[in-house]
Amino acid sequence: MSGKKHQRGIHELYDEDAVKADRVLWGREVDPLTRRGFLKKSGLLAMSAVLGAHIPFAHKMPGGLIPAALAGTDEPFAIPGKEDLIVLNDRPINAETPAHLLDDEVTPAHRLFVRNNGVPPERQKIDPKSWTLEIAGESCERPTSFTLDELKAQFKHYTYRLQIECGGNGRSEFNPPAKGNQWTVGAIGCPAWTGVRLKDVLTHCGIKDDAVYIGYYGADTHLSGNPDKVPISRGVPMSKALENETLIAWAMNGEDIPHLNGYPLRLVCGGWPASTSGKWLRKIVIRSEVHDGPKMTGQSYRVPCKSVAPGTRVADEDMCIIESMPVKSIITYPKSGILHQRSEALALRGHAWAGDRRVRRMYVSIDFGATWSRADLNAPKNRLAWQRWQAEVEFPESGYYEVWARAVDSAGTSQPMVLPGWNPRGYLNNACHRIAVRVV
Ligand SMILES: Nc1nc2c(c(=O)[nH]1)N[C@H]1C(S)=C(S)[C@@H](COP(=O)(O)O)O[C@H]1N2
Ligand SMILES: [Mo]
Repeated sequence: MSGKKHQRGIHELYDEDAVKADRVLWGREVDPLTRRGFLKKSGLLAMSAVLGAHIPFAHKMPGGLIPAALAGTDEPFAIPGKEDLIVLNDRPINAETPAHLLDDEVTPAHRLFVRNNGVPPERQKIDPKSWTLEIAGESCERPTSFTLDELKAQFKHYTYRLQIECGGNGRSEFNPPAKGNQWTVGAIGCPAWTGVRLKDVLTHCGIKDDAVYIGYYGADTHLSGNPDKVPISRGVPMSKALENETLIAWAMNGEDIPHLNGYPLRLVCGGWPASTSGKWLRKIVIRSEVHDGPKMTGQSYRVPCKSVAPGTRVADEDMCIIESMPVKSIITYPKSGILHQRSEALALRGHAWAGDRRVRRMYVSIDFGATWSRADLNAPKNRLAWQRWQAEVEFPESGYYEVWARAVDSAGTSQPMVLPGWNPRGYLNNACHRIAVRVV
């Protein structure tokens, strides 16, 4: 695979090599002094010049805000079957979907992001006829192995639209930057999954009274090539494992799950960090303690139990496992950077989701969050599916605008306008999504 890796965040790029960062972001060389002025909010004229428009709500623009017009400048790079995705890393493969390509109500296979921690099993070597899923663990009464056909024959089938979002989605915006894939907004999707309920299978195998957690193992291998090392093995508490919507799935949108998304079998725990949705699923263990597989312990998929100042080192014992993902939304239409005629209202739409909760309200702003208007919000197709929203906005004069979208969940919790609490690994950035609109 050829192509470039985009492994670093915008702040890190600017800190290391501002001239290069400008080239990456602006597509041409600009005067470093002007650039600096722009970031410090004193160079509005220069910013307007580069954005190609006057900024009517400039006085509302937060200092240091990097205009949405400058985001998403990476070129698509082709992974077979995932042609439109932006590749962040090619070993392991990690690729996200540009926001405007997430417009479908049900995310199609070629537009679902890919997050691999290791090397997927080779597609040609996967034989669905001989694939087995083993249920075991110290809190399992009757450890059992099922072929795919047995799973399909012995348990009732269910189909749910379930949103899965990487815990690190949005990481690229944190400052100081966090290491890891520099996801922007596209490590999210909501396909329709078909499979059996994890609870039916676990109940069939007997859950001992002392069970507290489940853990998964997949058929992918460690990047080091060491066959004794497991790339990732995470899990969820029994309460999440036993929810109706938690599935062992073999189909996505009525077809085989794409190879990179876990063919032929995966776990789907909607609304939780997608790292809990084990791909190429071979084994599930019922545990009498919190599962302790790779990427379950230490700082992985954990945030400080109490919020900390940016840049703070936090001891492992003060880090808590991420459970439900926070309320969030995305603008999928129009695409950031469009030109729009002032005489016409602009129709907007997107999706909103809130982990285990439901989204209760949706708002949009055209003045950097100073004022908000209500958007229409649809009910979810089923629990843990994202919700479609739509709105219309009018612009008072020509110039550069940003449209910001903000969701509020059923508990009244809102997305933060710019950035939520910093954390060492850069998880849970549910800041408002922004797009650039040039009104002429
Ligand atoms: N076996 C296995 N399961 C896995 C992973 C992996 O690397 N191996 N990555 C996890 C992570 S971190 C995420 S975000 C999701 C990504 O799912 P997707 O690639 O289908 O979008 O899969 C999860 N399940
Ligand atoms: Mo992830």
